[in-house]
Amino acid sequence: MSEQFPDKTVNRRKVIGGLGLAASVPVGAAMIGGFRAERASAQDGLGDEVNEIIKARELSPEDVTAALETYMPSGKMDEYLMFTSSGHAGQVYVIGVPSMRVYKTIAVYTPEPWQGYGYSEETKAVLAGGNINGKSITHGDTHHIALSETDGDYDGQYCFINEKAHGRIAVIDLKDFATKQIVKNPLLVSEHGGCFVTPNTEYILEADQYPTPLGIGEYAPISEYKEKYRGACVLWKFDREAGKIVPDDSFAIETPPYGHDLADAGKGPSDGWAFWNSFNSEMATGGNMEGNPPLEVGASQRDMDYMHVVNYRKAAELIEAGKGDKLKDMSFIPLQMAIDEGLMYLVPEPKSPHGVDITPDGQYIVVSGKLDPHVTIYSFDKIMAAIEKGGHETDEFGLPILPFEECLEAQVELGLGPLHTQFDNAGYAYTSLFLDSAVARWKLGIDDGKWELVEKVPVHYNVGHIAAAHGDTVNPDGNFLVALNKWSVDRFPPVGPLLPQNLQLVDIREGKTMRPLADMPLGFGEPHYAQIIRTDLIDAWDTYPQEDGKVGWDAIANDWHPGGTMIGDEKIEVNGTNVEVWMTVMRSRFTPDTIEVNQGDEVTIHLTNIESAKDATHGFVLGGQDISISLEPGETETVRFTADTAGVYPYYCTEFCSALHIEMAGYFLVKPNA
Ligand code: K7E
Ligand code: CUA
Repeated sequence: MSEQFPDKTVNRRKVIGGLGLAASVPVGAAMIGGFRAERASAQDGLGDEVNEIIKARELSPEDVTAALETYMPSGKMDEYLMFTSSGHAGQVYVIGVPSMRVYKTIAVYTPEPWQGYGYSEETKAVLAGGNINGKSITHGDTHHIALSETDGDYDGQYCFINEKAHGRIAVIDLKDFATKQIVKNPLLVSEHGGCFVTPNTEYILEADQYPTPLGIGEYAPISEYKEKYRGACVLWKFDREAGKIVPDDSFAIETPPYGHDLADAGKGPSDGWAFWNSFNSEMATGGNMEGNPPLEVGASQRDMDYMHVVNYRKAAELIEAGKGDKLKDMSFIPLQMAIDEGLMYLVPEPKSPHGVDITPDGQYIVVSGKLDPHVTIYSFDKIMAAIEKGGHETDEFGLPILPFEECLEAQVELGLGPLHTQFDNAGYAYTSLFLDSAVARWKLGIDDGKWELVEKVPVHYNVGHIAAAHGDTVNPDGNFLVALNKWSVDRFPPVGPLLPQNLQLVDIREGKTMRPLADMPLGFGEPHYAQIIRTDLIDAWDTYPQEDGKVGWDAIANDWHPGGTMIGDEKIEVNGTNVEVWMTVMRSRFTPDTIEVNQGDEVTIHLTNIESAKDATHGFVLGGQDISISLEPGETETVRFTADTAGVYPYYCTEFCSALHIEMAGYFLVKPNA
């Protein structure tokens, strides 16, 4: 192939020709355009070179166009950032889309030494917010990311993530991509139906996964499951100004002991309402050693479970008016009150539902039943009409059950194991099919009443959640979808029996057939849900705040740190057996660089990174004391420990910050007791 790329006006077809591809191959004009513009004119014979590579690597035309769609030249920015949970790795990952490169790990429920999370007094206090009965828990099972929203769309300010194993919620500030708060639900031992935010992030939704007697430490024998075990739908109040959840303004609504699954908050016409799925309305409790059906069999007997339709706005008004109880210090609406006040209704849903997702217009609620090949679409208006009509049957706890047929808008048969649904800007929905290992694209019948399957694309394998750009907001972007697949059995080199995940980027642009563009093996914890936000909505700090006459930002308190130290103000104060150090940190020294204490002294060191340049992070490790912290420019952190072992301990900087980084060190001497 000898065709050259003469100038920047070469058309797309010509470029395809130059690549030796069939002209019918669908190609993204923008990327091809970018390719052609800089490189082609700069290098003679590039077409030949490209074709040689294509041949040598045995690439198909699809491979080549997929590579062109996703390749990110050095220095170019991804259009989107994906925030994903990490399952029981207890962290959040930040990944570029479409390049599928990991930009950051955010430590949330587990200590992480690179960020120094869980080693300073400030970050230890964040983790301690998630203590259970005073016991420190150093792991967490993260499932659902929720980016903060304004008017129903992501605003790029905060990110929340739930923790299934212990019923906890964390707040991450996107100014510095750091975890600021963990709250422990005092009622729920485990949870799953969080985090989902209301359209202006007033509340964060959460619910139990496995019912228990409500309250940590409460006991009742499993034989009293129906009488004593309960679930709860929880509304955590978020204070956007403070960047914190306010437990005192949050509340829970008691539910029957059905296991709760995912949730979504209403928007537009359904604003003020929230929807939780449930499973195990059979109230099976297992006991397979005692001759009972195993839990999962017992929990799958009935054809229908119940969606919980909750009027949280009215519930909040009742709480505000002083109605309701307190349970374990949490404002609490007992089940009977929820029934009497019309706060909660049940709508039957096909067996073992998992995801519940509201259409961008807020009018329809899409439910996936894991054991049913359909998605079931409910109309919010019909649900309201059914409530209005009254005269309902109830479940055995007295909750009204709205007739299925009256609330139903449509059902679409998609395939096996539907789990989770996202939306685009072209009137389509996308649902993951776990058992089929596929993603289905289907048409919303909002305008014409035609709800129908359009196409399916295979993914590899075991797809759980899917995330499309702004795909659960009032304003989806379309373009890309990521299938978050579990366990990749044959795609990557062998790395032992614990298999990597495989995140697959799928092209969902309008007018094109869906196709996978890239595999991203992820050798970390299993992502469940992720959300994809436009990069231009993120306005993160380069450094911590700088102000004349002030120094040392406390990233957790979001304020100036009382231990902040200016150059020249460094000091060591000894008060009996208490030693307190005010230290500055800069390229390439710690001041002081020698600290001597007596064995058994209580030592407190406030470290201030006094630099203002954006690439001036310093680390601080002190061997033998379990201390590894990261000081970003302008930040102050405090470490505290007992110098209980005599000896000489060098401390040093862990980031390669300058030519004299190795020399950025000091000595911590512990004089033995006589
Ligand atoms: Cu489907 Cu926890 Cu949302 Cu996993 S959950 S996939
Ligand atoms: Cu500071 Cu290396």
